[in-house]
Amino acid sequence: MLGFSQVGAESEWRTANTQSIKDAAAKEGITLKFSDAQQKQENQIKAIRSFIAQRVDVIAFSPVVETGWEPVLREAKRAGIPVVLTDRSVSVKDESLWVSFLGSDFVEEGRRAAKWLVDYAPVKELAAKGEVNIVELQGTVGSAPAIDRKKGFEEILKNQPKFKIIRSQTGDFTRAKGKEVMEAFLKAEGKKINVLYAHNDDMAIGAIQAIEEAGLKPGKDIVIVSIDAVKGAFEAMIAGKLNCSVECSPLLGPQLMSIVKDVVAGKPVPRRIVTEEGVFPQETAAKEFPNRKY
Ligand code: GYE
Repeated sequence: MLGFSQVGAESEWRTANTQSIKDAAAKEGITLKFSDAQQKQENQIKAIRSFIAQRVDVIAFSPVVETGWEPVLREAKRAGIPVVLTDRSVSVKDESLWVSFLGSDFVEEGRRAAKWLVDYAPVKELAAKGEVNIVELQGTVGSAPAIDRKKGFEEILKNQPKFKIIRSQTGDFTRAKGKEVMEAFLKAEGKKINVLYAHNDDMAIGAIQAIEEAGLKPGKDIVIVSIDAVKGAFEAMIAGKLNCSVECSPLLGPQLMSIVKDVVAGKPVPRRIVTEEGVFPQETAAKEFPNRKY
């Protein structure tokens, strides 16, 4: 029996991730206790405690934020239940509190977004003439992908004096919040904004709506780069409204089940499994779209 505590259902990515986990468990004949935390750490802690009480064989979870997990993970350890981190990691001093972490390298995703941006011809032209003003929609405050995607992006831009992040705020990884915060950015900065960097596609898609409602052309007046490469992003790229999406695969179910089986069998498991991913600029979208699985 596997207990899985999911972050929530905040994005297209998350929906695909949940499906992948449920499908893979069913395929492997693993009994899955699935719990949706609605983006709240307290709900995840409750779910983990209930998995411990039910004496599941393995606990897996995608931690909404990085910190604050020691007490509950110590309880799991004391009960002898191994913990697998899926998608997002935790920041704990005692590394024996979890056995394996499966997911993307979010810092690298941030770097890839920035590298694409500085090489994008229309942006290069802007930089040759003057400054490139960027607004940033961050993911959930305190979450690993928000922290790391910001870090990777800034690491590349550090050596690019023409590129300035003029506003940066959380949009909590949702379309509704992405739209709302972009409206505020537009009100404050208006036509000054050259680029939007969104930590996920859903926030970019919400922001696209805000940009159109402000009478501007997303993808042209404002260059947009985001992360995930979900189907909705491909549709926006094909429509010319999004310029690039950096891939982050949610299809972690099969690998998670194989780790779970090995842990139960007492076999050694890798401490870290990094998902392999690409970058999809707008020009590639129409050709790639039919191959996309999420
Ligand atoms: O990018 C975002 C989701 O943790 C990688 O969470 C995941 C992120 C993903 O809500 O869309």
